[in-house]
Amino acid sequence: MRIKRYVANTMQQAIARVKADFGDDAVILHTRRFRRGLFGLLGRSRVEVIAAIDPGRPKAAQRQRELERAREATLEAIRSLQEEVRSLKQMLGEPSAAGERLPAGVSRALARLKEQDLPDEECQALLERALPPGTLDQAVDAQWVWDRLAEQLVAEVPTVPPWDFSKTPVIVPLVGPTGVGKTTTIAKLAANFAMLGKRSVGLVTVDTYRIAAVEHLRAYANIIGLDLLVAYTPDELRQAVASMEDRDLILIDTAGRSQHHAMHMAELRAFLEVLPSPEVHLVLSASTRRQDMAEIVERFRGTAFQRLIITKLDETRAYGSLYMAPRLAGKPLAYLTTGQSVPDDIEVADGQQVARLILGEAP
Ligand SMILES: Nc1nc2c(ncn2[C@@H]2O[C@H](COP(=O)(O)OP(=O)(O)O)[C@@H](O)[C@H]2O)c(=O)[nH]1
Ligand SMILES: [Mg+2]
Repeated sequence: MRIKRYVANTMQQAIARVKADFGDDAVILHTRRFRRGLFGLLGRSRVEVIAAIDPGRPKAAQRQRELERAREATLEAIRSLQEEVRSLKQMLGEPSAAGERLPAGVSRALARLKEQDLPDEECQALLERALPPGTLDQAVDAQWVWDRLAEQLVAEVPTVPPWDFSKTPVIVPLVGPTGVGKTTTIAKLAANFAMLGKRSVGLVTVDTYRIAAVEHLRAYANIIGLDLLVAYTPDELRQAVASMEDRDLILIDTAGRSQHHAMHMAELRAFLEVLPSPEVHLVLSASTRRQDMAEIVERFRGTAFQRLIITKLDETRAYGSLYMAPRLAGKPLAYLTTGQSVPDDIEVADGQQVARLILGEAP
């Protein structure tokens, strides 16, 4: 034990010197305030500190470092254990909430759903709804699980049959972001209904921002042999549609955007408002990321769209959007498009097929 006496003007100064000499391990044995001078009545107040240290004990800073090193080593060990557990789990299949192992058929289905760009909690919830309680022993069978999931998807993915032509004209504006395939899809629909369905079809475009946009649709209209009217204002749209009231189907092409989103929506709504009971279709691309899709759906809510068209299925292997889009929108799927080719690459949306795309071929 080493002992030392310190005298300073203030307690802080004294302690600082103790620390400088002995470090944090110093023990304060005694402190005292006193005045120098005649009988202690005059002169400045001083502080006396008696401090001691046991040189056999390691200094606090060093001990701290050792503790930290030990802690790091423990954390590292925990991390590698966690890693090991994770890879073991992967080998054995995911544990369920109850901590049991998932049957092979279920873990396979879960892996497939996750590949489809569906949110994790959505995948699990879907499986839970698809597999009734107490069916764990059947769930080793991948085929059985696949069938249950397919049934569940068909039940949960709303689709609508093609338009009802008992009351005509059926007026169908397509809205959606730029480049998703609105114009191409209109050409496909027009060609199919006019040439194969023997319906009388009229085309109107209000997408007049770019000359090329009008020319794009006009080229298709010419090939199919249909009239195309161009409407620059809501009033012109009203007239255009009125002039085609003898048609079965009037397809209306719109612009994806203008400079300002708010302005675009207001303009779009102004056009849609002149139409007598339009069947507005929101067009979304299957390759749109999930978060973006949710945002687009909200952005176009103001158009009061009633149905969805999902395009570019040929451009992705993750079909989660076919499940998520109708859920996010609360609207059914009407058509799916599968390539650039007019008029071939379009299909009526079908729940069975959506399930097949999401789940892959039956095992
Ligand atoms: N791969 C693929 N491309 C498509 C599909 N539908 C449209 N496209 C292409 O997407 C691009 C934009 O299409 P367009 O109809 O002009 O989109 P709009 O801006 O919404 O009118 C064009 O190159 C189209 O050929 C589809 O289903 N699959
Ligand atoms: Mg277009």
